[in-house]
Amino acid sequence: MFVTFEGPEGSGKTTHARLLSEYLREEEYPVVLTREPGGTRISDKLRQILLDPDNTDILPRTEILLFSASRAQLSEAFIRPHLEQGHIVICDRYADSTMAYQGHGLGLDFDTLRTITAFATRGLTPDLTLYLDVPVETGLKRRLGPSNDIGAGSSGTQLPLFDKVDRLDMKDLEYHRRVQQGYEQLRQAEPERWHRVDANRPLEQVQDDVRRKVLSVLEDRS
Ligand code: Z5A
Repeated sequence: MFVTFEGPEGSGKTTHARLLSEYLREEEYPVVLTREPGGTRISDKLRQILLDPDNTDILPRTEILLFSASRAQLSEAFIRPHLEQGHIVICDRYADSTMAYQGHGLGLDFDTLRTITAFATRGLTPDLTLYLDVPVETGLKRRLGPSNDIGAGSSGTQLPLFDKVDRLDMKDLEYHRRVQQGYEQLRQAEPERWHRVDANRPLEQVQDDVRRKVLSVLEDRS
């Protein structure tokens, strides 16, 4: 089974992907955990380019091709082989991030994005996508730390340039809101694959929902 986590920054994807994989491993399921962009030696190099705060001159077309190159390497060299060996593959972000960020966020053409994504993944899509839903401001605050004012400007971001802020975090709040609305549309278009989790709650409650959903899908499939 191929499970992905999606959602805005700071929604808890990395935390819950790790907790879920640890839980499933304890329950003796064969499970591997990976992430996007990254997850292989080549993909990690592309991740460095994509998130480097100095690379403010990356053009949207370059950005989509770099994300897709990272995904092509990850899906072919890691995800597909593990699925074929019977593993549960958990991935922190996947192709839906491209539709949300480069499609809804940056306004790139959706048909083109779908074509590039289908080429990069050879059509490999998740069986289950867990959507961790939090208000954009809450997620950014979590990511930046509680003491930071994330500002309210629609352009000319007020996000402070801390070490943990990457190039993509620095885009303005309106962009992040478009991304979130995009996620909502993606979820509504494929309700059988997507499962929304209210991530604006204590960590344990969120993880309980995540586990319950995954176990019920595993049960249905067995
Ligand atoms: N991107 C793209 O544009 N196109 C694509 O195709 C792909 C990606 C694949 C990846 O950056 C960037 O690439 C991302 C989308 C873009 N950026 N933007 N903009 P990344 O991998 O570095 O970051 P991220 O994926 O956005 O993850 P994140 O910001 O690290 O957030 P997260 O993984 O969702 O959350 P977390 O790290 O698990 O938790 C953040 C903090 O909140 C942490 O201190 C937790 O302990 C805390 N937390 C988590 N849950 C809770 C709850 N429930 N309550 C309180 N605190 C919590």
